[in-house]
Formats: sequence, structure tokens, C-alpha cells
Amino acid sequence: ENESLKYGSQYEGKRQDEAMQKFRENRLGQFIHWGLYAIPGGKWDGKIYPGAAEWLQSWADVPPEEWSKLINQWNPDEFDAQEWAHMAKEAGFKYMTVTTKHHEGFCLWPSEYTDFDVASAPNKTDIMGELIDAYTKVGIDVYFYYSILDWHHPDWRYDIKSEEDEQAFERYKTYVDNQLTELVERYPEVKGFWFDGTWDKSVKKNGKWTLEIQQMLKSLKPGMIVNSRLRADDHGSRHFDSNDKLMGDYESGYERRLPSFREDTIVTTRDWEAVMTVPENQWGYHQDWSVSHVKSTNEVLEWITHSVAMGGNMLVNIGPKPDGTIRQQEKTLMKEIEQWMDINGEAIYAGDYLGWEKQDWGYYIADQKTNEVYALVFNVPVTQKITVATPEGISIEEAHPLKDESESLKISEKGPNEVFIHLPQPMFEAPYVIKLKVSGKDGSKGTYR
Ligand code: H79
Repeated sequence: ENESLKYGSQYEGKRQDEAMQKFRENRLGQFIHWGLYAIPGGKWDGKIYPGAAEWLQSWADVPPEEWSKLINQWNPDEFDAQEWAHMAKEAGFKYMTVTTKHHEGFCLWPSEYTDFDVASAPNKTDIMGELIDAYTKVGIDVYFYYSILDWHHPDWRYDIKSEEDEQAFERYKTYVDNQLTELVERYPEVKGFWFDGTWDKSVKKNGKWTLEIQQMLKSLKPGMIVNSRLRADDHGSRHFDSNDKLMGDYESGYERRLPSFREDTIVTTRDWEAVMTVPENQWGYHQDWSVSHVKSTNEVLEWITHSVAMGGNMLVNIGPKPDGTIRQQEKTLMKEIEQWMDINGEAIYAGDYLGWEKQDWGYYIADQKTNEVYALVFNVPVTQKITVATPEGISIEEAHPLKDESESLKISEKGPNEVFIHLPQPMFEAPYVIKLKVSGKDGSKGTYR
């Protein structure tokens, strides 16, 4: 029996309006983490901290007064928003989410409500303004990351235990409301918000406020898209309310991890987005990437594919340097994503869960609009053949590699409702994508759904 909640889920099922459909079809996005933390880049007082660079203030126990002096070194003189946007466009990113303010509290736009912002730094460039203009101009949707947790603001509280805490947190709420309104009014092109830093008791005790933020953003701009991480309900239940219903417009709990095909196929019934780092756990710029494994391009492509194959989106993160340039490893990664997406992007954009039995060689992706089916091969069997097992009444008529669609791959019968698709020699250097022509029970093509 469902309990009646005042601040729980607001609607059932997936949003079907145009803005949400666009979000869902974008599938591949770029995440950008930029702030003062890029300046020390994981190093404080001569010591390298292997933890996430944007958390250095916490790892090194730096008092906010000391951390805030970094503002005097904010000098991204090489920053070129158009160059970033161009690179992202070429790589095939359809949307971009950028930190307006991370946990450190530094604001990358000139804010009326604080001096801890770019307007008070040596280089006063309105970073948000330049980015949203440049990205929007090349056709990339822009979303704003905003951390509720704030290590700089004197009124932020982790919990509310006294009258004084309550008053302080009320002031903090007003600060956030003002800044969010300011962001939407200054940058009306913004498509949505990605909230973070909402796990503390203070926020859990303010479920009502998290709903009010969501409603305020939607009234400021109809169609606004807000992630589930913002939300807490009447009892402090997060992402999902006490009746287990999703809050916000899509689930944003998959951070540096992905749902399992065995246990988590429930995700395919809702909208969701995963976010990933290229090193093990570095979002902001860290000067020493040797502190952890750095994912290869093929690994990144597998994370993207895995998400889309389960009906989700993926944000791939970059952490620009303090001077405004992007590190070579990230540029190379984007170039290689571009080379793969140029050929295989049609399998990713508007891709969706297919529901056929998962095979060890890789992933199926269904197209949301065209009824196409793609097989994305990551693990090549020694037999040089992949198994495709179809639901009853569905058969595979043709198989064409996206590399060259005029080529046909041999199909042979393996068993009832099971075929082999014969792969070409030699080994692949990148995930190999095959477009399958499928026929349904009545012999007509594309009727499998
Ligand atoms: O912005 C990036 C990260 O900095 C931020 N989210 C991504 C997108 C992030 N970092 N860590 N987390 C989110 C997860 C939070 C972990 C926590 Fe904790 C565990 C918060 C509370 C328990 C670490 C340990 C911080 C406090 C205790």
C-alpha cells in the first residue's frame, strides 16, 4: 500500500515531452569539472594526494579561508570556449554538463550573491556565459552542475541540530534559490540541472525544499530537466521516494559504476544517466594521472555502449587545466571517440535497450526510432563467430558492418532461434559494430517490437 507523500515523486513513468525526448536521444554527453581545485591539481604543500582532485580541500584539511586564496591565482588566460565546443562537437557529444559551483563554493559566473566568483578573480571571464554560448552555437545542449554542499558558505550546515543551525540553513536556502534563479535568468538556454552534494542530513531534512527547487526551475523554464540526486522526500529518502518511485526527471545514481544486465534491468523502464571519469576517480584536473589506472578509449567506448544498451545516457568527464587548456590525454581520447563515433555513432544516438538474451561478445542496441538493431562486439570469440539468439518468431536476415555497409557478413544456423554471424579477420582494434536486418513473424522487416 502506497503511503501518501507531500514531497515524493511527482509523476509516473517517463516524461514524453520534446525536451525530455531530446535528452533521451542525445545519449552521449560531456561532463566538465572546472574550478579553483584545478590550480593545485591534487598537490598541496608539496604532497600529491591520490584522491579526487576536486576534493583536495577535504583530503588535505585546508580551512576555507586558506582555500579561498586560490581565487587570486584564477588566471585561465588560454581559455577558449569555442575551441572546447568544437572539440566536443567533433567527438560526437550531443550535450554537456558543466560545474557552475562545486563543493568548494567557487562560482564560475559573476554572481550577485557572493564575491567568491570569477568577477572577483584576476581573470574575470564569465566562464558559464562563454561556454553556453559556444556550445549552444555548435548545437550541443548545455546543462548546469550545481553542488548544494558548500565548503565555503558560512551558512551551509551538514545537519540541523539547533535554532542557530536552522536560521543559518534558511539563509543558505535563500542563497541557493537566488543563485539558481540567477543562472536561469542569465543563461536561458540552459536545458537542465545536475545537482550534487545532497547526501547530508541537512538536505535530507529538507525534502520539501528539494521539491520546491525542482518546481521553481520548471516554472522559470518549462521543459527543464532535473536529476534525481537533488531530491529527498518527506522522510529523507533520496532519489527514490519512500514508495520507491523515482523523483526528479531521471535517475542519476550511477556514478563510476553501471547497472548489471543480470540484476538491474529495472533501469530500462526509466530514464537514467551514468557519469564516468577517465582515471579511476578524478573529476577535476589532477597533475599526476599515474596515481591510478587511466581508461583506454576502448574501455570508455564500452562504458558508453553498456549505458545505451540499457537505455541510459553517459557523461564522459574532462577536467581542464587551470590555464584553460585541456590535457593531451583527454584531447587524444576525444579524437579517438570521434573516429569511432564517425562510423558507429548511429548505433549510439537514440539507442535503447533491446531485451534479447545478453551475449558474452558484447551488447545489442535498438534504435528508439527506426527499429534498427545493432550488435556491438567487444570480445571476439576464438571461433570468429558471434551467437545471436532471437526471441521466437524473429529472425536475422542480413548483417552489415557499419564500417562498410555494402559488405555482408555470413549468417549460419546454430540452432532453433540461434544463428552465428561470421566475423572478418583479423582482430579488431576498436569495438566492431554490425547492423542487423531483422524480420518478424509475418516476414515483414522491423516488426520485432
Ligand atoms: O563531482 C564529482 C565528485 O566530486 C562528486 N560527484 C562527482 C560527479 C562526488 N564525490 N564523492 N561523491 C560524490 C560521493 C560522496 C561520498 C560520500 Fe562521503 C560518502 C559522501 C558521504 C559519504 C566522503 C566520505 C565524503 C564524506 C564522507
